[in-house]
Amino acid sequence: MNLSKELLLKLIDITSNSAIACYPYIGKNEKILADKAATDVMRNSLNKLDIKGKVVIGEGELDEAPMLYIGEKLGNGNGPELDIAVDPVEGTNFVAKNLPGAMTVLAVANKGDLFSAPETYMEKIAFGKDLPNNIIDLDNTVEENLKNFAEASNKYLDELTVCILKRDRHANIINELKKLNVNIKFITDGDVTGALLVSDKKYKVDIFMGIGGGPEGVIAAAALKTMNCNFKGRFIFKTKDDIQRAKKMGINDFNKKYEINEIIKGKSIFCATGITNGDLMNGIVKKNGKYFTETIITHEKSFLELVKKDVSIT
Ligand code: VTB
Repeated sequence: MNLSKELLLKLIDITSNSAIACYPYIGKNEKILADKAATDVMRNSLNKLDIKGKVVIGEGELDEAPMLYIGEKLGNGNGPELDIAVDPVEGTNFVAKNLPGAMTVLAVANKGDLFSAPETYMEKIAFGKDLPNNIIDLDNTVEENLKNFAEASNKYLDELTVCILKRDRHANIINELKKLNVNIKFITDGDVTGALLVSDKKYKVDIFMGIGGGPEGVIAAAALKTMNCNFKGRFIFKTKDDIQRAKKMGINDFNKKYEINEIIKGKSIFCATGITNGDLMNGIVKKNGKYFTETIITHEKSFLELVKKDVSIT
């Protein structure tokens, strides 16, 4: 097993330090500088690890420095071959405006186990554990999915809450949800967090649905799988260029509905540190010459942990 506890602890350091690198940019309306600061720390730290890593989910598909691009090799080459998904700042708008929900995210799996996704949109549905996977289908109507979910979870429709990105493209879904009298939790960005809210009853979200970034979908799936939750996705390839890029990544069926086990094949680690306060964890606090960070880690079944760290300011 390549995904050792030692690696896990190193990843916590990496997302923590990448988040700290963003601290000076919180509320400064500097999306690009914040992203660059987190990305530089993430790249430099990953390159020091004893791994033979490759970015399969990144920012861009070519060498578009300063972004960690898909195909970029990471690590010192002396260790296990790993697939890495990076999202140095999930919620750049949140950092820029000092709004809740920004975080630094990494997901890691053994080579070949993490789906390499192009930067296109993805239709997504996530829901919690202990429910049959087949109650929800991306081709069902919203009503069918919600009614199936209500029946399987023994709840009334007006007791359900659906989380969805507030976007014009979701107008039809939102109308359906209103007609069904389902509660809606809107998010403005950050649909990795949105999807993860189905993982625990304390977040009071039953289903996450809608169209968001494909890479964010794969990253959310990495976390949801370790927590035994359900995730279904279908990439949306609109333009010829989208299709070309997908083909280059080995995708031939452009309408395929992906199950979580196809997106994440084996075991994975998901590691995210809060930059600003969010539903999943608190953001960075600077106090008495130290930064205090909170990181969420999911690793194998039943391992979900909130790790608090303090890092001296040097
Ligand atoms: C979501 C969200 C991201 O992009 O995936 C969203 O999780 C989708 O794109 O935080 P649009 O903004 O174009 O709708 C982000 O907001 C930014 O990557």
